[in-house]
Amino acid sequence: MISRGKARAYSNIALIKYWGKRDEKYILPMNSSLSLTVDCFYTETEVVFSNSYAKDYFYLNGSLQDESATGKISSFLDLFRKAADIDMKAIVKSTNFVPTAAGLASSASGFAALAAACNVASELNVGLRELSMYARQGSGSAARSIYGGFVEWQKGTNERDSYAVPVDDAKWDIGMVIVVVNSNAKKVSSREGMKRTVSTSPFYRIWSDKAEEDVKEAKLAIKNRDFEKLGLITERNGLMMHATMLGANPPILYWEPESVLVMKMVKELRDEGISCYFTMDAGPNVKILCRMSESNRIKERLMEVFDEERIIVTGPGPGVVILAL
Ligand code: 2P0
Repeated sequence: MISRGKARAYSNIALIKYWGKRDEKYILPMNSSLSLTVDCFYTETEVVFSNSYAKDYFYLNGSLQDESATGKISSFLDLFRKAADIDMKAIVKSTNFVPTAAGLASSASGFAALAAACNVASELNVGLRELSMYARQGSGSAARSIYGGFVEWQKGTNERDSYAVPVDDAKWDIGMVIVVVNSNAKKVSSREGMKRTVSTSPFYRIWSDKAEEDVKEAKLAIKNRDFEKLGLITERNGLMMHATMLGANPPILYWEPESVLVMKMVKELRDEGISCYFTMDAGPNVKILCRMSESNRIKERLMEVFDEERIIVTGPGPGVVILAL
């Protein structure tokens, strides 16, 4: 017996951040978060279940992965195997489509695409809300990549009601400019970084309450098409997340000098009348929320400092797409 599924999912950038779990096993977040799904980066994944395979195999960008990477995929496949009551092993083939030299990896698009492909291959065929809960258990931010445009991941009260919901398609001149800052800095993984912040940063409790409020305010700004307000909340929330990390022990600093340079350039552009706002995640790259119609002006300015290949302009992306085999 053999059963297949294939899907594509796009990456997302959080405007109001997820940074900390209240439950590690089910990946339940401390606070709700809000993101923009982007169309510049996506993952395509094919899952084939067959009773002729002796174990699971995982290929990423054409290369067979080691036991550690495959183990993470196997644990995720187990969720679907258990729910669909199937006993077959699988071959998973996943490809990341990333702009040249981007150095952007994403577990969000990866686990969202894997969840959607498993949903078809296992014939479980759950709806999008439940699919978001499956994706969440691979990687928290993947819960949001199930939908396109602006998406809220509601923190919920337990493992059955923490899922993402679509907020708005973002088709009102919304764009993003991503500056890929080169870095040789030693990385702390998001998983380790958020764990350390929750357990050691005295700022943490203030953060999660404020982020919950920020989600509400951001949703209101989106509803009112108030771009400036959305941008200001985004910028403040991102900085506050990084402030909680600075309070961790040992402290976590993802920024590079060039990250700060971009932040200052964003402020200058704003002073010149271009409405744009920065945010950063668990790395040195800076993402600039802007009007799509002004993205080229922003790019031109950044090109005075950065090579063109390090500047990626993206629009809102769609939700998961089931692909023909
Ligand atoms: C976010 N980040 O909201 C935040 C902002 C990074 C900074 O979600 O442990 O890969 O797999 O649930 O989703 C990155 O963390 O972490 C992330 P896990 P994930 O986008």
